[in-house]
Amino acid sequence: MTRDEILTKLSEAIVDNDEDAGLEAIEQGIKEGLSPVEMIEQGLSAGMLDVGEMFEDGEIFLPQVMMAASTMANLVEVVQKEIPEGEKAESAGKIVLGTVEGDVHDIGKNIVKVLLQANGFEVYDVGRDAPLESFIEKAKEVDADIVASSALMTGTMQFQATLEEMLKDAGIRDRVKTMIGGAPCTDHWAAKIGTDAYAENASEAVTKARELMAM
Ligand code: HCB
Repeated sequence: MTRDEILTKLSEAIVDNDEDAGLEAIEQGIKEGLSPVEMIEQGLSAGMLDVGEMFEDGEIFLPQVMMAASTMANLVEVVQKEIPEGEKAESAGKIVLGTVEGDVHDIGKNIVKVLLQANGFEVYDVGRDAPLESFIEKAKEVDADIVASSALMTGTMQFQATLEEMLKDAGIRDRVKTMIGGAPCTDHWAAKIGTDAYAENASEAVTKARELMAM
């Protein structure tokens, strides 16, 4: 099986909600030397995007999206075990990460967490539908370097802007860098609300986090 065929099989496993096929494709991927990151980003995540489009087009309904999301979470957990652990000796930085309040989407946030951890960052996950105060409290508690938020809905993106203001009000905005992500976010949105970085995907989140640490 070629690399592309394996990635297609991973993507189809999410669309078809077929965990067994996904597990088989992961095994083949490992055998063929595919990296865990490409299996997650170019295989499984691509399938989740297709699911999103099918939902938007009315081809499938919410229960099917929920089943695909659950298959996605299970398969990411399997692939995650193949990611080599980051250098434990010295932390690359402390990051508070969460999905903003009002928003339960956490698949992407969890992938970002996995890759950050694999690259040596200490991640403090405040969860999904996380009250904005919990980002602030955790950032203070652990003396965070970066506060990273995820928002998947146009209605909850606004909370990323509120978080910026709350960090200022709490007097810690000058001590932390901020990063945002999630499907509706853009560079333009990041600039508009004054965050330090926007990452389109989990690999970029690692690159941006490294850049923020070097600033
Ligand atoms: Co949901 N949902 N959903 N949903 N959902 C979306 C997001 C819509 C776009 C679908 C649509 O209508 N077209 C839509 C939002 C519309 C909008 O506001 N513009 C929507 C809606 C409306 C809803 C409900 C309101 C539906 C309802 O109940 N009627 C409800 C929300 C309830 C709530 O939050 N209060 C809902 C529920 C669900 C679930 C539960 C069925 C399920 C989520 C399960 C879970 O996450 N545990 C779900 C899903 C799966 C989706 C879609 C299909 C996929 C999202 C996903 O997982 N993508 C999504 C459609 C879409 O996005 N196109 C749809 C795959 C991941 C890997 O991508 O973008 O999340 P990602 O993350 C990337 C990237 O953005 C970046 O890295 C990640 C990895 O590469 N990144 C960061 C993410 N966070 C970052 C943070 C950083 O700091 C840096 C980078």
